[in-house]
Amino acid sequence: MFSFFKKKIEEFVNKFSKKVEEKVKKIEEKIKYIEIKDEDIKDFLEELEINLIESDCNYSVTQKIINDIRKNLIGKKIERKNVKKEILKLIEKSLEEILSYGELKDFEKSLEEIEKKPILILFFGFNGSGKTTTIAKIAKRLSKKYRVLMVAADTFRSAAIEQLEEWGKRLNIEVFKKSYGVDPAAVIYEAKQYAIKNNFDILLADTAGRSHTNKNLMDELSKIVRVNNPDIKILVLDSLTGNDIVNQFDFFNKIAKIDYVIFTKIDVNEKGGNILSILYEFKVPIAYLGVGQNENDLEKFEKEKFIKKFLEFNSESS
Ligand SMILES: Nc1nc2c(ncn2[C@@H]2O[C@H](COP(=O)(O)OP(=O)(O)O)[C@@H](O)[C@H]2O)c(=O)[nH]1
Ligand SMILES: [Mg+2]
Repeated sequence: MFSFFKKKIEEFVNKFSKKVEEKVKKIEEKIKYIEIKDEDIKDFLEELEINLIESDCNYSVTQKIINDIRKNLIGKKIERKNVKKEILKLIEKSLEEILSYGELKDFEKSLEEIEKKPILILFFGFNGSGKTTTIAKIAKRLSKKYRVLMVAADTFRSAAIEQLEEWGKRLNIEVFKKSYGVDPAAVIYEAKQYAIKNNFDILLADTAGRSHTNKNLMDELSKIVRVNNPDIKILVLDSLTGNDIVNQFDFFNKIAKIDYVIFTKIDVNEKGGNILSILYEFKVPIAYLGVGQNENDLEKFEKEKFIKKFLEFNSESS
């Protein structure tokens, strides 16, 4: 009895509750997801921009990171609870792209690939950037595998030769030297002859600190390169240098085409943005990072490690 009516009622109730469910689902989705609009991230991006600049990132690399995030975030539907994670992922991706230039060429592997001996490696950079200390660290590391000769071609600054000799004694690595005032191009030239005669595999040539504003010293560098045609040219940069670092690189690169860069004093640097600037502007591989004043304080550059450190600094300062 009345079964027809009962069925109709049932059908109606089912239909109605399904509709309600669908409506609830739609509302839930609206609450759960957010479609990112320009105005949602404007403040955040402005803050991030200031953060990057304060971390020593130059204008171009800052804009690249900001644009990467904007491009990938606007119009995207993201679960609300994942917004922070998504943004961090985008920053990471952007950093990874920039930092991958630092890993373009492995320094120690490229040594293995050079067949001629001895290999001449020339180091140059500003005064106090860490050239001499870094050469000693590298000499120690490479001497496990090669016969290494350090060349005291900083004949300009007083005590520069003695500083290298002291490292030589401490690490038991031979140093080739002449007296102060001798043309560094000639010192390196003679060191090469000496290395050939005495079967050295690698020459690490230390040079005087120079600034790109000093024409005489830059001409001298140009002559060193012309006369000796180094197999590898390495610019040593103090990572504590501010935004001028891009200029420094640019000037040196025009005189002696840079194959690798080394950033020193990473142990006392909390920022790291200028490393991003150099890599983004010049796409140059990093041979090593200097992480202290002792002979073992030398590390290979690893982008993952850097990203982790960089994001830590950025979130701390925000
Ligand atoms: N904390 C720290 N100090 C460094 C590092 N590399 C070099 N130094 C210091 O920086 C100063 C200048 O180094 P030096 O090798 O003489 O620089 P150069 O003038 O370029 O040859 C010295 O006191 C070094 O001990 C590094 O990676 N970390
Ligand atoms: Mg020196």
